[in-house]
Amino acid sequence: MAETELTVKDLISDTKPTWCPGCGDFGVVRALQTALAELNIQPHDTAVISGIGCSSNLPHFMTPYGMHTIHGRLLPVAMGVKLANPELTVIGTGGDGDGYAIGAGHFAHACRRNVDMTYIVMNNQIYGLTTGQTSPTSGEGHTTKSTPGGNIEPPFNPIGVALAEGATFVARGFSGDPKHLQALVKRAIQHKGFALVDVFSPCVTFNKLNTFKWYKQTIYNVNEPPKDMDIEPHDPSDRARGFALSFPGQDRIGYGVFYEETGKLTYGEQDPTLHAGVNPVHDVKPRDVRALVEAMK
Ligand SMILES: Cc1ncc(C[n+]2csc(CCOP(=O)(O)OP(=O)(O)O)c2C)c(N)n1
Ligand code: SF4
Repeated sequence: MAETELTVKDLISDTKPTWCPGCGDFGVVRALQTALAELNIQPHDTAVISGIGCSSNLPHFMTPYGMHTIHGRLLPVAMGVKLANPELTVIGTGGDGDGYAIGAGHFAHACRRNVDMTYIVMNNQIYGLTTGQTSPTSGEGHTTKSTPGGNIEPPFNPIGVALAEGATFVARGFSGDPKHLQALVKRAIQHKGFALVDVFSPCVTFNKLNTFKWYKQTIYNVNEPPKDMDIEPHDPSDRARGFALSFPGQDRIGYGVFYEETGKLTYGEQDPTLHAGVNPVHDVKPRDVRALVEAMK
């Protein structure tokens, strides 16, 4: 039977978002719903896996399958879901604290493994859920509850790390630029391989420095730079330039597609078990170790 055409409405759950009015994460969930609707990927063909944080509440507000896991651990769970259910579209969602602090190790290894999934990080440069502590992406000098004298650590560069570790789609969006963000998320989902979409998604309650207004004044589209910057548009096939652009320069921060590589084999395509067409969920019965070993031969 043919699937019916999806609308954004079909992807909105009955659970009303608990986010503060004006939180940037509203724009991110809408971008994801719009992208899935435009791609006509049904809720029963999608799994959204999150960690812990305000941003990690996102799967509750959508109709696809969802798992709200533990802090910093969404990527191993999401990779497992994808490898056991290769037909599912798998989306990881979380915050900068979740993904780039406690989950940083998983982040680096997910990038190099190239599991076919999309990872959306709502980067508000602060810990929102725990009421405003410094996060790995907080700027130097940022005064927060945990750094009352100003942050002395240079910020983590997620775009640079993803590029260094081999991610095959590396991009950044802004929840204040919804059209661009929707297109970015759609492209990330269509990408075969591990796709990172770091999204500047302001915390309007606890981050009074990195506000919507601040981002609008600070960020620029690397693929369509403004004329006054006098730089060439970035070609996403140029990884070395993407790496150079991942570092903020002259108080301007880039967003857009930093890198896209097509044709690289995914983890699932190379794994000997999955490659042989064995589905660990459907084809191997629990505790049937002998069958598992035979299946892997
Ligand atoms: C193992 C563990 N350590 C610490 C915490 C407390 N904690 C919950 S959310 C969070 C960080 C939230 O920041 P972020 O991931 O950036 O998400 P946001 O709330 O800003 O969306 C922390 C430290 C926890 N829940 N579990
Ligand atoms: S505390 Fe910040 S991140 Fe959390 S819901 Fe409110 S505005 Fe959003």
